[in-house]
Amino acid sequence: MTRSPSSHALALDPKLNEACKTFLAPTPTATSSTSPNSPASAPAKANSAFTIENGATRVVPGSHKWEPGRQPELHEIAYAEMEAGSVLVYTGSVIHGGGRNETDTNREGLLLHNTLNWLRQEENQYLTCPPHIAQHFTPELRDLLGYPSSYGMGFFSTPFPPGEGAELVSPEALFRRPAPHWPGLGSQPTARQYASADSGPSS
Ligand SMILES: O=C(O)CCC(=O)C(=O)O
Repeated sequence: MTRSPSSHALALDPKLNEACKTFLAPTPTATSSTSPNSPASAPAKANSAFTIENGATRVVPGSHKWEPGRQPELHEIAYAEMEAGSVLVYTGSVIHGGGRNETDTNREGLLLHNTLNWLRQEENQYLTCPPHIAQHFTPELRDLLGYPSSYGMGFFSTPFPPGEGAELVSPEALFRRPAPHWPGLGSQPTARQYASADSGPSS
């Protein structure tokens, strides 16, 4: 997202996001048989033509329902041959992979993997799109990257303003200040002190 601003439109595409939610959204409308087995779903956009020769994504349709360990026969493998600008949408639990490129030009693609917000991301979006960059993205895009406040998994502070709620420390503050002392181990700076440390580089 940082390196390719033109990827934002694809990430926010309502049709693709609806398709991903079908597999990922933890709502009663998600089908119970696919959600637990579908930790990721991905649109892959061809930025150049995908052909069998240049390694077009191989997919084994239906393999997300196979028993573990079953290997595909050659005739069960489909090739996502497509023109530049086309999009392939697949669930991460279907057997898939890029093929060998036997041409002398690159096969260019844009892969956007969506995953449940309590699972580790394939690309670390918090490092590739750190807060000083993500602040310029739309709220919708920040949500997709995993920035929305969740008090269950992956939180770095309370959902309350600095100084209110439990005393938690953001990673940014930890990088600029010595590690805090936790209760019983010595004095602990307040969230307000850390928040002011957050507002500028350390001296
Ligand atoms: O290179 C491709 O077309 C597929 C890449 C892939 O399998 C993945 O990143 O999940």
